[in-house]
Amino acid sequence: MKRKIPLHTQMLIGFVVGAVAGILGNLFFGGAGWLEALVNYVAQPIGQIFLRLLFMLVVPLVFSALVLGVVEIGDPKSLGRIGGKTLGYVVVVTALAVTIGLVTVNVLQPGRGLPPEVGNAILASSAENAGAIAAKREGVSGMDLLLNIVPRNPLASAVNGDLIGVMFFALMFGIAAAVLRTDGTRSFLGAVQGIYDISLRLIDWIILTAPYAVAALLFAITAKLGVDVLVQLARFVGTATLALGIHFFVVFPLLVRLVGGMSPLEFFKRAEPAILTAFSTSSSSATLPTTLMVAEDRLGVPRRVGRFVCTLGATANMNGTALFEGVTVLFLAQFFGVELSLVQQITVLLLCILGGIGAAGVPGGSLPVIAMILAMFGIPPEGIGLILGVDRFLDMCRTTVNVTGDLVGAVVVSRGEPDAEVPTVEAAQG
Ligand code: DAS
Repeated sequence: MKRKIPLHTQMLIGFVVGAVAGILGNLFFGGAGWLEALVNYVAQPIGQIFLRLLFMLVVPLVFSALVLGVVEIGDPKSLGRIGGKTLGYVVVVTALAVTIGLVTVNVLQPGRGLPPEVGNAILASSAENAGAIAAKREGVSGMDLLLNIVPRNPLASAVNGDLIGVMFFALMFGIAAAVLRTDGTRSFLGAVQGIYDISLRLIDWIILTAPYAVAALLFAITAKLGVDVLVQLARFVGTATLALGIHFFVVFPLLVRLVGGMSPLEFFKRAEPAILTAFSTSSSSATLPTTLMVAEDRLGVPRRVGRFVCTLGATANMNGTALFEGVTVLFLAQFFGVELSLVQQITVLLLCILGGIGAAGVPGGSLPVIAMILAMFGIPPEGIGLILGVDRFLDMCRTTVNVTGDLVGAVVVSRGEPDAEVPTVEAAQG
């Protein structure tokens, strides 16, 4: 039986083939008419089709994932302490993760360096956004930001790609559905679950075409820009890894020690099986059985807490993914020379927090949200091709942060629970 090449490896192959072909084309035939035609009439359209397939899924995926994510957290009143503490942990720690990502990209500026005229040339040629760029480039005032969160018409938000309005509407729907328990809401939630499952299956199919899209998008970008673009890509990988590392090695130990009452070293030692599984599988869902075993058997988290926090966390508490979305959006804004004001960056922060809740715990689950956020700010989503090529390593890192964040959450939420047997420092001191 022919062994299938893993998808991430296929994407890496697509990346290398596209980049090498584009760099050679740029080196030896830069400016040739036929190369221009090849880029504009073959490579770009292939890339655009892939991006449109991702766009197509954003509204159903984000709406259903958010409604289900909120319903799973449940009505804090009925879930009492656990639901409320979990909700607080997810929002605060995800906001912290995204902030670390945004600050790191602003400080390191990994996307800078492209001559502005080249970045603008891509902006102009990016058919998807040529018109949108001017429209989005206007500054958004703080008041607009606040008002734009609440959609006047949710369908119009979906049509206009106003993701934050769609997300707000989904949150409100989810909260009401969590509080109401009627036959109508139960069948509604059944339908929403169906939309979510179908969206995941469509992502599975779409992501199968990613290797070809990566090759086409990389060829198009490197044929235009040459080898320099890979230098910036290396800087992107370094920045994303550094930001994830800060969250993993600074924020998590502080939370475990100061809030969970546990020695960080002891925590990482006991959490090792889940951390290694997450890194090797790049899937929170695939790691969930190990995460539950670690929470209950090695960290002493009560079963009712571990099951709730880790199961919910596998889909709704994705610190690594939310951080990565912020880093990616800002990197591509820098790369294409799109200036984002502080207010716009705060909008990105909000979108990534909700995106972390609304992303699916499967390979490529965060791509539709990233594509939509890029389009909202007039940043050419073709840049996703750049990111996809190095997604293998970055997905391993962000999934590890996602899963570890779920275990930190289980320890933190267990604090003060009568049946918790977490080996805290106080307990060790007797
Ligand atoms: N691979 C996803 C997960 O399982 C993370 C992501 O795609 O961002 O957590």
